[in-house]
Amino acid sequence: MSDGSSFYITTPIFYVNDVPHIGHAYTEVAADVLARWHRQAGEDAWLLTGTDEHGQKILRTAIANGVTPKEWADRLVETAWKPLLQTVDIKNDDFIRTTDERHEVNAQKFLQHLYDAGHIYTGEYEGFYCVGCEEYKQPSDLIDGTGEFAGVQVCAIHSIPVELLHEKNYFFRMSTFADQLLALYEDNPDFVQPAAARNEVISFVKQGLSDLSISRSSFDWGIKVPWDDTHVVYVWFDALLNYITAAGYGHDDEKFSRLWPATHIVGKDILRFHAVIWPAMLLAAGIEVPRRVFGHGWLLVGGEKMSKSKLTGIAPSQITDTFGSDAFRYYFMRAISFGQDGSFSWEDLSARYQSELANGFGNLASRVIAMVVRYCDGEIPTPTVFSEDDDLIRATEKRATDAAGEAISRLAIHEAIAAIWELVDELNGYITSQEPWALAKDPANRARLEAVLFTAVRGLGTLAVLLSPIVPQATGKLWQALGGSGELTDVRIDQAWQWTGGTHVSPLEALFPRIEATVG
Ligand code: ME8
Repeated sequence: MSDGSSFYITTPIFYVNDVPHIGHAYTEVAADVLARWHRQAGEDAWLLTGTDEHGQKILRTAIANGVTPKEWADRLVETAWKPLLQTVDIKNDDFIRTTDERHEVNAQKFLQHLYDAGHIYTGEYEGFYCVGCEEYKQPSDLIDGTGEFAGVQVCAIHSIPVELLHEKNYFFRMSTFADQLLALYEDNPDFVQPAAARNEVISFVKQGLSDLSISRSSFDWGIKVPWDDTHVVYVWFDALLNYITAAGYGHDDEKFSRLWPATHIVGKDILRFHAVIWPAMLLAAGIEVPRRVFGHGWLLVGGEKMSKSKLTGIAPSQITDTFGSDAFRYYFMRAISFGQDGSFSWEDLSARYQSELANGFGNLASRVIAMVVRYCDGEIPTPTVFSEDDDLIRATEKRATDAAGEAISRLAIHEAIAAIWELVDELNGYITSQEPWALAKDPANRARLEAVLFTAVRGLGTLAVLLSPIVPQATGKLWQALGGSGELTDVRIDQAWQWTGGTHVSPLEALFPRIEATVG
């Protein structure tokens, strides 16, 4: 089906009941870094993000605010969710809303196809439903409530009481796909990542799967079931389909075969939906399963999963207003091993900003460029003789290029940055030990001074190319100052160390200015 030529990557589509916090921005940035990287490696990369707008959670929020659910969704999308993409500098190729006609119509086609093929039947269900999760819960998913909910069972994720629902619904025969799913995890060990998440999914499926209730008749904010308009489609069944409806399923076959299958980046809270329900739906429809599903960890604040409902939510702009979007992107990608939980603290953010971005990278760039201006009138020297130390820097440039690319292919974004940072650290050490300011004092050392400055400029250019997906603003400025040819984002990242261009440098403003105010 797929010709395998593209890199199609997705974020979850987010609920519009509330505004985004840094957990949502974290997922956006991770997916964007991967998309930018693959785009810069010359691949046909495609980043999809969007919003999940149906279901009880949105309906109740809209009612509480005295507007229709569509009005509410429109307001939140325009004032909060789309602006988030600017706030953290996301270069998405598409933005899908589940209220888009292209989604609703083609989701219905998918459903009708499953119905015609005998994968759907009418049944009854009684269970505990969490509106926060939009999911029926098993007794093992519940914990004892505290505070105002003391004495009742609450959802372990949202800490709110569950509701006992009894419904006559349409069901998807998910249970029949357990063996095929287990074979998929077995044959394709990278399908669910990281490894701990994969093991959890396997043991969940090994316990046996129930069929899935996929419609609701007690409210009408959703996509109508095509053969029975007294029911709307269960919000998760509807939402998961965004990944294919946005890619052309049902209306643009060429696009669909170009893009599909996708790499899904999600938080571990919703891994099962993506690693179990979603591939089962696709298997039933005879569509290829995703390329992989990566469940990243949670951002913790004060030791707890950060969330709006628990009042630990931090708006992304609280960080970017002070530190800028590059620092946001760098910090979360660098400080947290992608796939693990990570604690956010203002102290850690400020410390890394100062030591790694401002002192480590920013100062290196300013100093090297200032020396080329001062000692060579801005002209980048063209030496012919190099020392062993110079060759070592070149070797690190190549090593960083290869190691970072390899780490990205495993979605290990933090390891890629660590590999690139070896070059930052080595270049700083190189400048310190070569002392170009001392060489400049004696004209007899001219050739050596030129070799050192040339080597440093080359190293900086390699850094600009490699760091471009992570800190696009700062590297764009650096690229300009180095006189690199063309757009930085067009320079092949998999050959970063071989970048060309640059006869003259131009002055560079501080890439990461000192932050004066106390934050927090
Ligand atoms: O679940 N740390 O949407 P949602 C890290 N609409 N990431 C976090 C986070 C935290 N503390 N909090 C949220 C939904 N996230 C469904 C998805 S997809 C077909 C439908 C991120 O608005 C993380 O990516 O509740 C998590 O999976 C997602 O936000 C949940 O967003």
